[in-house]
Amino acid sequence: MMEKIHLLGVMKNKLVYIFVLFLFVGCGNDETKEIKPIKKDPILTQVKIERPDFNTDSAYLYVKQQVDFGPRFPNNEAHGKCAKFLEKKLKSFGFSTITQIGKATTFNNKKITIKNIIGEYNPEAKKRILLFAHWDSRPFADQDSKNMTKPILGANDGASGVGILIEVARQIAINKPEIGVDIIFFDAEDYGQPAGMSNTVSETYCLGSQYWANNLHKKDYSADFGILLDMVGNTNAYFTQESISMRYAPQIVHKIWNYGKILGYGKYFVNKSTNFVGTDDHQFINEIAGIPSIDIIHYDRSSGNFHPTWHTHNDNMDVIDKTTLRVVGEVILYTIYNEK
Ligand code: AHN
Ligand code: ZN
Repeated sequence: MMEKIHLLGVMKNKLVYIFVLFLFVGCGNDETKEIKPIKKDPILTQVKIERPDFNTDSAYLYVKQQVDFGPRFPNNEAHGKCAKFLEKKLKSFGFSTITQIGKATTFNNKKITIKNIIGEYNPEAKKRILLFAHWDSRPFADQDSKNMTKPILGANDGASGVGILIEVARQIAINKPEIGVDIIFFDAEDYGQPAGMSNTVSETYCLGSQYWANNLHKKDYSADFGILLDMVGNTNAYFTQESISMRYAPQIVHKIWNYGKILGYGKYFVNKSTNFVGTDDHQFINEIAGIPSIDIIHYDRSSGNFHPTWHTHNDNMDVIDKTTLRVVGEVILYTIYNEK
C-alpha cells in the first residue's frame, strides 16, 4: 500500500518534470540544458531501498511489557526486573549485550545504581549507528495536579522509544544489515530536578547517558551518528527540528527528516525549528562522547512544550498510538538499510 503511494508521488514528480521541460522547450530557452535528467532524482533511487517491514503490534507489545512492570526508577524492584527483561530481549535477537552498572547521586541526594543496557549488532563493522532511548520512568509526577510525589508509568516518556528499538532489533536479527548498529537503553534520564526549583536543572537529568559518555563501555567506542527516541508514541505526533540536535548535528536532522518525507510522513517530520528541550540524553552524547546525535521528540503546538501528559499520571498506555510507533520505526529502519 505504502509503496503504491510513493510511486504515485514519484510519478507525479515525473509529470511535473516533463511539463516543465515542455515549457522550456516551447520557449526555445537555452536553460533547457540545465534541467537534470529524471534518473538523478534522489527520490527515485531512494524509495527502492530494500528494508524489512516494521511490525507495529510487536512494538506496541514491547511498550506494554515495560509499562506492565509498573514505574521503573533506580533502586526499585520493577526497575531491576525490567533491566533483566531488556537485556534478555536484545540478547535474544543476537546482539552482544552488556548491562553497564554505575553509581550516581540524584539532585535530592539519593545514591542510585544506574543500569545502562547496551546491545551491539555486528561489533566488527567500522560503519556504525547508535540508537538510544531512556528506559527509566520518572519517580514522581511533578507536572500533575494530584499525587505529585507518586511515580509515573512513563508509557510515552521512556517506554515508547525503547519499544520501537526492541522491534528494530528484532528486524535486524531477521534481515541482517551490512553496517553495525548499537542500541543503548539509558537509565536515570528522568530523575532530574523539577523545573522551577533552581536554574541549574539540566545536569540533574540524563545521569545514565552522562555516566556512559564518561565511561564508554568499550575503549575508543564511536559511531558515525546517533539518534535518540524520546516521547515518540503519542497520537498526532509532531516532530520538529529541536535546537540541541540542530546545534550539533544539523546534517543528521536534515537526512532523517528527508527520509520521513520520502516515506510519506511529512506531516510528522516537519521542517520547523524549535527550542523547547532543556536537555536530553543526546546533549551529553554530543558534548562528552563527541558523537553527532539528534533527538526525535514530540513538540506540542498548543503549549510550546512536551506532550500534555508529560510527567503526569496520564502518561500511560492510553497515550500510545500504533500509527506513531510505525512512522518512527519505519524511518529508523529506512535509515539503517540506507547506510552503506
Ligand atoms: C528537562 O525537563 C530539563 N528536560 C526534559 C528531557 C526529558 C524529560 N525527556 C524526557 N523526560
Ligand atoms: Zn521525562
